Amino acid sequence: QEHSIQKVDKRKSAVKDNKTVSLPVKAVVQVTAKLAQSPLNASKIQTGALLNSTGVRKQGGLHKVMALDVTLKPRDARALGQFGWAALVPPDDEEESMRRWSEGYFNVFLSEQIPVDRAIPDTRPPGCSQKLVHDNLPTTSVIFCFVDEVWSTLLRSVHSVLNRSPPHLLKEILLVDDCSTKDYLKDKLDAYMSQFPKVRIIRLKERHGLIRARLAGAAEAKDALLSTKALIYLLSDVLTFLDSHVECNVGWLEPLLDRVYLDRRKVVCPVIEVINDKDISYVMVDNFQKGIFKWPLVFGWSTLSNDFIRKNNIKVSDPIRCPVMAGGLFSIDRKYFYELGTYDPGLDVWGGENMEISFKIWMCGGEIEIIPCSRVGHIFRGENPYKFPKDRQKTVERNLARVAEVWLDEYKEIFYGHGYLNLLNTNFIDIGNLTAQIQLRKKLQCKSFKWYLENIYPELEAPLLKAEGLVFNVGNRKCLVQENGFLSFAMCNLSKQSQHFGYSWVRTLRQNNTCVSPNVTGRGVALEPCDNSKAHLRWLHKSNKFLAEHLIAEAHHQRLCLEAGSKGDTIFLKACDASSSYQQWHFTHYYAQ
Ligand code: UD2
Ligand code: MN
Repeated sequence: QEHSIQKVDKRKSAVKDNKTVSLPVKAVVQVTAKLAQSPLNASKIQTGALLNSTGVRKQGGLHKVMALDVTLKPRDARALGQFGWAALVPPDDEEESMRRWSEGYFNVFLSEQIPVDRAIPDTRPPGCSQKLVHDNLPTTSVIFCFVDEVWSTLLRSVHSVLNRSPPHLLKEILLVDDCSTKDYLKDKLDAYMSQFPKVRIIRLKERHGLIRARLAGAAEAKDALLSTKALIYLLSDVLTFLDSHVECNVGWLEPLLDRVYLDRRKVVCPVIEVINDKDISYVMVDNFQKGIFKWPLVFGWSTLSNDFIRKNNIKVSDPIRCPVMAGGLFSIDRKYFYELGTYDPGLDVWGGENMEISFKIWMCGGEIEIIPCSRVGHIFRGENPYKFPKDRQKTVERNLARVAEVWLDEYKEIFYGHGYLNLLNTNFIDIGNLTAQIQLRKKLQCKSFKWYLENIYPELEAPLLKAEGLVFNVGNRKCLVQENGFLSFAMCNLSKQSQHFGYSWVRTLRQNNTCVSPNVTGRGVALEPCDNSKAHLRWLHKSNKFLAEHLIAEAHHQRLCLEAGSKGDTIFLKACDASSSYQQWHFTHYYAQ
């Protein structure tokens, strides 16, 4: 079994109206009390009280995390892919396996032959199986949204939850069908799932995209009980979202719920392990990794430094605080999810929602953690195996722009500056109405993005300007100065605020809120109020030149550069000339190139 556990350095990064139901409190208490007596809780070993991070005393006993796994002694031990081992396609079937690749952008052919309830190696780090969790943990609904998911992986996802979750904690499994087109996902799926009372299928009549599909799932996350008098809905305490091509590992659920129980503002993620797309093997990933992002809001993983681990005495099984989550797999207190205003429902189809919810959680008082004792395998795919209603790239860009506008404050310029300047140009893209999101942020009294960077993600390089200070001209050996609304030159003097300029990520050359622009003749310069949506205010500051960017874009124009007059202190635009020192400029400080 051991040799099937390979180490991988990094996972592929994942880039690429809700109803309130009144809750019959008594019924909930009765049900939990009944479940608490179930034999599953026999491992109770200690009773005590713990203080959670908000100082609330949590009563109740503790027990060793349950190692429930009905697949451990599989009846078909010799089946393909059993124990998470790599499976091989026989040479005769290679063609078929290749042909079927695009059904899911992984080896669909192999996956089909692997038992839907296969065993996988217990990849939890040492200590996890001995950890104590609370007896009276909250219950959860597990929500899988899918569109045209492959049959075998959808089933394996569901079976892994059924087989490896303590039944008293698993209220239900919701399958939210986001308007799939495949026939097998209709009657055949209904028939198959009807054998599991806990599995419910919700069909969306039109394509919602994963973000709104999750919201539909969350709104439905309740368990209907038929009492003598009425249909009673029991709401689960926690929502657990999973992708529809995963395998939950042994003991995955309790460590997640335990953290939420400790503090309902903790939003927790399992370690996402790799189900190899080619041989469907289950691959363990390295420890000590946290979710981060790089500009322009690209998700990735980063390993904690040895120094950090040593200084903070972090053990392999300790929760890891993450600036952002990957997006697909997490548990969140149901009420807290709604208090936070869920996801921005204006986000479309796929992408960016993980950034949105991560910023929202941290900036509005919550926390995001990866729980190393909870492990779930996921098939990382090279391509999305479903159609985007609109252009894929445009969809993701638009989502990210919404997130940047609502959450990034002045730092949004850094986002736009990394390849998304065109999103600023009015008429390029309609990112929709943001009023409700901005109001929500106010209502929740969320902290600033600056606070988030300083406290949650200090490693991120996020200088607000690319360059700033004095703007020195190599030709006249003087510095640019702004006086009474006009630009000219003066002897360089650091102490003069009138000589301080900034070059921003959105390529404006500015002093406070005033920006340098070409004047009406297109040959001189003027000053006007900065406005990031105005393309003519952008200057390409490259190899010490300032190129008027909007003119480059216009096909027949020659390239124009900022030039200092050789006589007098004038400044104008002239054809770019590599040999002219009067077209060469330096800032005192450069923060980024
Ligand atoms: C990652 C996340 C994914 C989501 C995405 C960004 C993990 C493991 N996965 O990409 O959950 O956060 O980043 O948005 O962290 N789906 C629908 N309707 C759609 C599109 C997708 O229901 O219109 C389902 C899909 O069937 C799948 C889930 O949403 O179960 C996530 O989609 P994905 O697997 O294509 O995303 P992934 O893993 O590339
Ligand atoms: Mn996925």
